[in-house]
Amino acid sequence: MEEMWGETNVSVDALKNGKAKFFDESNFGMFIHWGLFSNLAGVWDEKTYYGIGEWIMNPRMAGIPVEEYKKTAKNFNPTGFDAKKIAQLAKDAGMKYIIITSKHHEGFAMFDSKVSDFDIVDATPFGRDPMHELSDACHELGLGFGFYYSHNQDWTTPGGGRGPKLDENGKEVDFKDYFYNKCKPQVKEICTNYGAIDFVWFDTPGDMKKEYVVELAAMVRELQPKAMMCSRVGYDLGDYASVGDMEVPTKRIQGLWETCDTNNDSWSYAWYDNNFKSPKVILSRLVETVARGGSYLFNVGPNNMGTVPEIGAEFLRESGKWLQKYPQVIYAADPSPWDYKLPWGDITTKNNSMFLAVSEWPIDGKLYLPGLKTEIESAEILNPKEKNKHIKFKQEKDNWIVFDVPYKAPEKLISIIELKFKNGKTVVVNDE
Ligand code: H79
Repeated sequence: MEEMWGETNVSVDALKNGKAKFFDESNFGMFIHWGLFSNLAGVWDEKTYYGIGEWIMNPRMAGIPVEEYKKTAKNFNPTGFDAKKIAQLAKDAGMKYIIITSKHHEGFAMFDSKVSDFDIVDATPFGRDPMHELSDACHELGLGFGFYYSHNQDWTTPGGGRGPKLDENGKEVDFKDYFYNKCKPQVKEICTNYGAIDFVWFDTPGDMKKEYVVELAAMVRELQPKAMMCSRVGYDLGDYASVGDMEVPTKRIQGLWETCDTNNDSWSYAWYDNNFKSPKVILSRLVETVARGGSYLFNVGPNNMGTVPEIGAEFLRESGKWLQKYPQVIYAADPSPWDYKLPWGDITTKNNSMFLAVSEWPIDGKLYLPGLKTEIESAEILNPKEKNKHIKFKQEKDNWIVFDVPYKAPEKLISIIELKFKNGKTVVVNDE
């Protein structure tokens, strides 16, 4: 899962025409994986399959036959789904937008599709269009909104990537049939029926032919000129690069990019998966991503009832409280002048400021900053409740700076020291 999904050449264009501004400045969004697999919750035929829950029907997991899998839609009735509550959670967590699975590899549309009956309105007792409810809730709260759509893989549709090779009549079908009868028309639906959307997030292009990807991307551009597409559409047609699943890169990446991560181990809800990332881990990974120049798309998996597991939700609200205290460290923040993270934490910058985000507070009252040539004007520990606390520092040989800091960490999660410079440009000696 460590693959890079291609560099994109168009990110500069997207920035220039203003479309990328929202994405570039937000730096933190909510990803949601929700589908029929959420109802199975990692279990098939009374057996638990550990791994990523949305893959349960795949032969490498439970290997559920297509017809059997499709039948499970009858038991999917997520009456606890409350779009406003989920949007509010994203808002409380300090996230700026939501991207949700409108159709994952399982081929099931979580929106009202006229193109296929294998959708949440036609095939389940639920009968509502949760995507409408969620896009409305996002607009109400001023959050951005976008769709994930698995354009290549479709495991239940004849002709779809890794899908059946024969249709209902036993006739051989190929990708072209799936593309023109389902993929493209459904992408048209999600790009037409939900107002202006901010993202169209395609995944796993695999061996999809270029002509199809080009045609699909062109349609999205036409219908949703302001939507940002990630590089997983394929063939460098995205507006920004998406790095590997759950990967926080260790080295600086230039250009617009994002990493998608999940709040436990699976993307979709699985009953056994309680390995929730703590607020400190969430914030550290967020800071690291921003410090390397990227945006952090952080996933939650609503369950069979459509609700987000409470432990994960609570951890997100905790992180959100920290972000409310220190918004300047993340939103519209620029990367660290160092290419890599430092032993005690990481760094973001903005205008004439540098924010040292210290997650491992030193035990000896000394914090070190390696290889900074620029003269520091001031250093203070940020404390939004009281006056910020000025701290002393000394420039040592080889451009090492030593800060005299209190023995006790000022913050439970991540403490912030703000350095100010006369001129925003800092000169750093990266470790050669
Ligand atoms: O939507 C999420 C994943 O389902 C999707 N991308 C993210 C955003 C994804 N598609 N493909 N992959 C991830 C690669 C997955 C490979 C594996 Fe497996 C799935 C490794 C473990 C589970 C297949 C099944 C290989 C081993 C078991």
